[in-house]
Amino acid sequence: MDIQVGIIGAGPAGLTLALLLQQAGIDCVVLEVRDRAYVEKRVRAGLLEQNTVDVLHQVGVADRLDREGLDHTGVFLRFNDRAFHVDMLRLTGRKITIYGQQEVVKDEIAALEERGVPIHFEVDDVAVHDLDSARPRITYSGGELVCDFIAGCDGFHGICRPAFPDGVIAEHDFTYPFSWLGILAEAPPSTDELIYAWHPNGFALHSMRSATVSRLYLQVPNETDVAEWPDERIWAELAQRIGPERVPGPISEKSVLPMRSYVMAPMRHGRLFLAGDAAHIVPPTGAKGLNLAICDVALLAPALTALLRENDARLADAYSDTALRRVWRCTHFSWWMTTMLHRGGDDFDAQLQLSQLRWVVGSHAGATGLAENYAGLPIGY
Ligand code: RFL
Ligand code: PHB
Repeated sequence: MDIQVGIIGAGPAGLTLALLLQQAGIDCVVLEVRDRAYVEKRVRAGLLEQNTVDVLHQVGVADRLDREGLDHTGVFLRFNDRAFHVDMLRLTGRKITIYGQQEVVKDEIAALEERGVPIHFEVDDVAVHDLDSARPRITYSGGELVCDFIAGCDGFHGICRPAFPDGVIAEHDFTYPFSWLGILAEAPPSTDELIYAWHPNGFALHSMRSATVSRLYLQVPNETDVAEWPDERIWAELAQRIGPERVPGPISEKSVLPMRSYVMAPMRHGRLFLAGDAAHIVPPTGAKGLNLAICDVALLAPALTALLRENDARLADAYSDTALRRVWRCTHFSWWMTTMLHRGGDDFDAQLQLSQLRWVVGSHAGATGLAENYAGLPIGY
């Protein structure tokens, strides 16, 4: 089968790219290794920047988001048993929205189905070929796609990044010496804004999904087994780290997330373009992973459209450098938030963290710097 753009991966990057291309009149097909139910249930990020919400509006998949998303205009930083509010809206004119990644994915799959864009789930043995030729190919268990361009949106463990020939990419990789234990609980949030807490026992984060569901995270050592964390231990530790206000409820999901920063460059080889986690990952402390994926494809879609429609290669040639400028900004911000809030070092390190936190909440410049990055710099920054 001949197609203009073959998209590998039905995560937020691949699905949003498919919607943007369909809107521009470009033919595309999405190939996904997992089944639909798995993709729609995978619990991951929850915080959408204004940029992301704008893109979802642009592609016409924001009705439920507008109804059910929770608008947040600020964030709390907590340390030394006090919570300090950073008012993002006042400082930057921007807000954020809480809406689960799997809800975005569900809405996008439904819209693509309605608009007749094919998504093939449960495809095996996906491989890319002839990336330097005019007609690169994707082979998979169900057949072959002959494409003008291939978009590698297959996440960190996909096949597209490894398909780059040896020696053409530079990789930057950093693994943090701690992980997050994440839980989803049938418990009303005890706060109206997210709380990022520094505590001598380790970092904790209070987020949410709705008026009745809380999403909470605790810093834990790498290689932690969830079996070491029965529900009572989790609630007791959250009370210590974020304060005792929470009302415990049944925990429906528990998982351990390793923390890593990874960036590869360039994000393109020949006719293969990477977007999202396929090219870079950040620790979740800055809530940037999903938002970066959407920003990548907001750049990639017009670049591919200009190439296919007008044979104009300027945006495509600039894609990697343009995307990487923002990727590095978010990589720094995520690393900065992570190192400011997680315990691990000695007392010298703790004093530096507390000094930094006091400056962020006490200075207009400090608070604005955090707010500007957290709420999201403009696409193309
Ligand atoms: P995704 O969402 O990983 O989607 C990639 C898709 O490609 C499929 N795939 C393949 N399909 C075909 N053939 C192959 N060979 C394939 N190999 C893989 C996968 O099944 C999948 O459907 O990448 P995308 O679209 O770039 O989106 C990025 C975001 O998902 C990601 O940045 C965030 O979710 C990161 N992240 C978090 N970010 C936050 O900001 N806050 C969080 O709380 C948060 N929690 C998380 C996370 C990432 C996690 N992963 C990847 C381990 C929790 C987890 C568990
Ligand atoms: C979430 O709601 O899952 C979430 C929010 C903010 C983060 C990370 C995760 O920094």
